[in-house]
Amino acid sequence: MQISALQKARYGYKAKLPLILRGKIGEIQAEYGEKTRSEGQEEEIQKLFPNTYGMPVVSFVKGANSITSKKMKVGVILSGGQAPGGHNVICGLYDALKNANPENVLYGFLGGPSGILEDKYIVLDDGIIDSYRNTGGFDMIQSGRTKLETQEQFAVCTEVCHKHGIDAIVIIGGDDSNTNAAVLAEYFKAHGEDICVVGCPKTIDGDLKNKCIETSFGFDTACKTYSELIGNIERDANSARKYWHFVRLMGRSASHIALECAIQTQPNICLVGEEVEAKNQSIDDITAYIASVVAKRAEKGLNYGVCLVPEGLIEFIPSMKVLIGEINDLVAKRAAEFNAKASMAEKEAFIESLLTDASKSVFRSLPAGIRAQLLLERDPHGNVQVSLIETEKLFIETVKARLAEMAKNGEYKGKFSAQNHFFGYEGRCAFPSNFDADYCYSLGYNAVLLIANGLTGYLSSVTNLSESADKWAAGGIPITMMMNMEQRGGRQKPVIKKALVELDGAPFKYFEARREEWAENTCFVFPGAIQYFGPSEVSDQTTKTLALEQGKALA
Ligand code: FBP
Repeated sequence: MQISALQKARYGYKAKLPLILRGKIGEIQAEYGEKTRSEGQEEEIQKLFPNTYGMPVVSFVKGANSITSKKMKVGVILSGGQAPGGHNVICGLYDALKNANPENVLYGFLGGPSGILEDKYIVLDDGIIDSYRNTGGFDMIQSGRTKLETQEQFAVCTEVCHKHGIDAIVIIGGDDSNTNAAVLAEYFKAHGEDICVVGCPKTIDGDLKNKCIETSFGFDTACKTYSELIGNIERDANSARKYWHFVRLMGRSASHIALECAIQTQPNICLVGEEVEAKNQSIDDITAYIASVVAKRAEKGLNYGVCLVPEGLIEFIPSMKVLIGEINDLVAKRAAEFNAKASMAEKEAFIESLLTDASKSVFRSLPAGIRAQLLLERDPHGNVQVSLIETEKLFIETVKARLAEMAKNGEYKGKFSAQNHFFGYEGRCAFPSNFDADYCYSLGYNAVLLIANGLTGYLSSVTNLSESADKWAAGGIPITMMMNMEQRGGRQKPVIKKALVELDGAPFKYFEARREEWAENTCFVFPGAIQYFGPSEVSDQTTKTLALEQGKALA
C-alpha cells in the first residue's frame, strides 16, 4: 500500500506518556481515594449498580505493586463516530499489554460493538499496530453505532469472552457507550464473571467532560482542523470582500466545537446553542441578530463576514425543540403509516396533520428543504440526525429576507451574497495532533493498568492536560460517579451527564467579552494547519477551551 510522506514520518513519532506511566508496569501502584457518589439521583443509581456503585477514584503513583504477570487477554471496541487518536488508544493498550507480559493478547472486535456480538475480530500484532501509529481514522478495526444495552446482548458478550478467554473489554466511546460500559461491568459482577470493563472518553463533540475528565479525545484535532479551514475562509472573505460565509460545524448537541473554533479564529458571528436556549430565542430573534451585524458592517462598507453555526443549534431553539420532539414521537409511534407514504410531500402532509397547532405553524414557516430534512431517517435512539439539517442554509434564507425588509425601510443599504459550508466529517479522521496522539496513547496505556489492578466500571483518566505530557496524572474514575437519571426513549435511565457549554464558564466568558468587537470590526485570526513537528509552542498547544478552563492566559 502506498503511504504519504507525512504518514511515514508519523509512524516514527513517539507518543509521550506521563512520567508516572513510563518505565515498568510492575513499578506503578494504584492509590485509592474516598468512596464516590453519583452526579445526581444517588439512591436510584446505587440501586441500579449494587456491585459497582461508590467505588473510589484511583490514581497511579510510583511504587511496587502486587500485579501478577498472569497472561491477559483483552478485547477492544471502537464505538460511535470517528475521532482523531482512536488508533493511538489501541496502540497504547497494545504496548502496555506487551510491556506487562509479551504473551498478552489484544483482540480488536470489528465494526464497533456489533463485532463482539457477532464474534468478528482480529488478533492485533506488531505489523498491524505499527501501520496505524499516530494516524487518524478508526479503520484499523472500524467503528459502529450498535448499542450494547440489553441483557441478551450481555449474555452473548459473556459467551464470546469465555470462548476466547478474554479477561477485559475496553470500550472506546462517548457518553452513551461509556454508560453502557458501566452497565456491562455491573452485569459481569452481578453474574460472578471475572471480566473487567474499562472505558476511554472519545468524541470530537467535547461533551464528555466533567470535574474528573478534562476533555474527550479528538476534540483537539477536530477543532484545529476546522479552525484551519475557517481561517482560510476568513482570508478568502477578507481578500474578495464580497461574501458572507455561513459555516455549520459538527457537534451533535453541545456547541463546544463552534465556541473553540470561534476563539481560535475570531469570526464576526458565532451562535451558541446553549445561549439561544437560555435566552429563549426564536429563529426570528437569531435572524434579527445576524441581520443587525450584517447591516452594521455594511454601514462601514464591509459587505462580507463569517458566521459560525453549531449543528446542534436547531434543537436548542425552544420552538424547534418542541417541533423536533413531536416529529420524533410521531415517526416512532406511527412508523408503519409514515413509512408507507411514497413521496416526501405525502410524508410531510401526514406529519403536519398530526402536529400541535404551535408546531404546525413553526413547521410551515420553514423552507421546504429544512422541512424535508427534519423527516429523514432517525438515529439509533430515534432522534433526528442534526448533521443532516442544513441550518446554515436556513439562516442564509431568513437573513436575506430580513435584509430585504430592512432595505425597504432604509435600514440597510448593503449587498448580501452568501456561501454555505458544513465542516464535520473533514475533521473526524485527521492525523491526530500531538496532543491527541499523546493523550490517546496515554489513555490506552493507562487502561491496561486499571485492568491489571482488577478495576472494572472505570473510565481511563489522564489529567492536568494543559501542562506538558510528562506532568500529566493518570488513574481511573468510576463511571457511576458521572451519572444521573435522565428521560430517554420515554423512561428514566442512568446516563453519564452530557457537558454542555457553561454560560458562566471561562471559554464562553472570553468569547462574550470580545464578540461585539469581532462582529463590527475584522479581527480574523488564521491558525493555519496543525503542526506535527517543530517548536513545542507551535506543535504541542492544547485547545483554547482547555487552557481557559484551567486558568491559563491565552497567548
Ligand atoms: P460521537 O458522539 O459518537 O463521537 O459522534 C459525534 C458526531 O461526530 C457528531 O458530531 C455528529 O452529529 C454525528 O457524530 C454524526 O454521526 P454519523 O457519523 O453517524 O453521521
